[in-house]
Amino acid sequence: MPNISFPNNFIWGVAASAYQIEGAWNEDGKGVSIWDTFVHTPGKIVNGETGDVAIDHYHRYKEDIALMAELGLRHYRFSTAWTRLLPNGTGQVNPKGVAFYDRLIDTLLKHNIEPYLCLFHWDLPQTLQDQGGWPKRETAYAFADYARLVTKHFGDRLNVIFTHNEPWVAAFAGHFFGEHAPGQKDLGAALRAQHHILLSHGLAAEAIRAEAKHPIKIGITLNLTPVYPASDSKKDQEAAARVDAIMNRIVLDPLLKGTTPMLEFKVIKPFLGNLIQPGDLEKIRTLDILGVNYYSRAVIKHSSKIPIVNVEQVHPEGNEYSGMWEIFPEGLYALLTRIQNDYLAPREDAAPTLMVTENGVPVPDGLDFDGRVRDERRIRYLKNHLFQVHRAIQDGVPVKGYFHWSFMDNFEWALGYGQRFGLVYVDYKTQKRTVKDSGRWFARVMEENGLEV
Ligand code: IFM
Repeated sequence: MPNISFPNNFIWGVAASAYQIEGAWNEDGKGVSIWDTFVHTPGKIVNGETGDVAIDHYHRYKEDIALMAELGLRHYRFSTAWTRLLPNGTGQVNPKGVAFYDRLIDTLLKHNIEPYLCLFHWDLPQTLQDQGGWPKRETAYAFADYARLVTKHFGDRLNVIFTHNEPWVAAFAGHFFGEHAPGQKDLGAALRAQHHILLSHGLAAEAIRAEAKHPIKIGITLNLTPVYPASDSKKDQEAAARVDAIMNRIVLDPLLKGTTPMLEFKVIKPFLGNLIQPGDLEKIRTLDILGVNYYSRAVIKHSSKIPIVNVEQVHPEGNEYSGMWEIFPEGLYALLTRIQNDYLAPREDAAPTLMVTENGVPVPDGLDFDGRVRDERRIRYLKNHLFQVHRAIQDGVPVKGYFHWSFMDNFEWALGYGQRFGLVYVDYKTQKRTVKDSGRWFARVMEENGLEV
């Protein structure tokens, strides 16, 4: 029996993204994206793995959606591959790409699963990259046209469209750290990409609202990381504040306040030039659903390791770590309450709906002798994080939903297939799907709208 219950109508769901699951990278008229290019560049991905086939969702979507329905899922956040619909990013539409997402959405609806469509989960058309990519302002306008096209074709069956997934990662992992496509290492490019991605959110929101025949809610999902100073020293505290500005406020402030911390830092100003044009910040500040993707926290000290911002991440002892991060459930509570206190509660106009749109853990699951996946670590992770979501709700934070990342194991970007996040185990050789213990457990949580902790 659950001993914590979520509010009535709490939205439970799962999430995934096109490049990580679809495969069929060059089938049926799909164009090349920056991720197709990146994975085919030697040395970029662990073991040289690619999303060429991924988990073959392009061909197996019916079976996958049937499995979602079997587990009682009612909401699914997925992304469309821009290059399946517009192989060159603009211009010629690919009818087979439109037909695929028609089939996908119709199959979801047939199973009473509400599609939460996301327009961009990092797979920029290579043609647009060749013209300058996100660091160029024109890309934001191309994105708005793509948003209009998606609304025109699929909007009749959608109540929600997310513009971007984790714009900070697209901008910084792709243009400053160089670990993601397009693999640049240039702070100026990252800042320009960041601003143009957010601008494209505002332009797309306008395009969607103009094209839609009924009200469609506009969302965005942000990777947010509560930042803690490594010590009480003033230097570490200031370092933590800088990281908070450049990781969290850089996306939250424009979207929710119409301001940007980019203008606060003398060291950053020289990179900006005339990047932020009059009217941009007003355009960006439009949002119906704020999606929070939470995985871990950052503990930060002052250091010259990351130049310009002069910070370094430290990894404190004492907590459990997953394949990728420190496990820190309290951080989710801290993040949700901070968003409420700093951004939602002070607003005079209607605050966007708040949801957790990603949360999950990579653990090295495997099939046991009897074909079962006993992923107790994931269940423990989820219990602890859902407890913190519930705690935030009890304390007045209006969290309306929770989406697990991810439904099935999939391609984890630069880390290839080594990190498994799914509620469903995928045998990458045979593509056989097996529901993990966590999948059955999560199904019960959704059904009972609560859990035992
Ligand atoms: O797999 C990613 C996803 O694409 C975006 N959010 C974080 C996940 C885990 O790293």
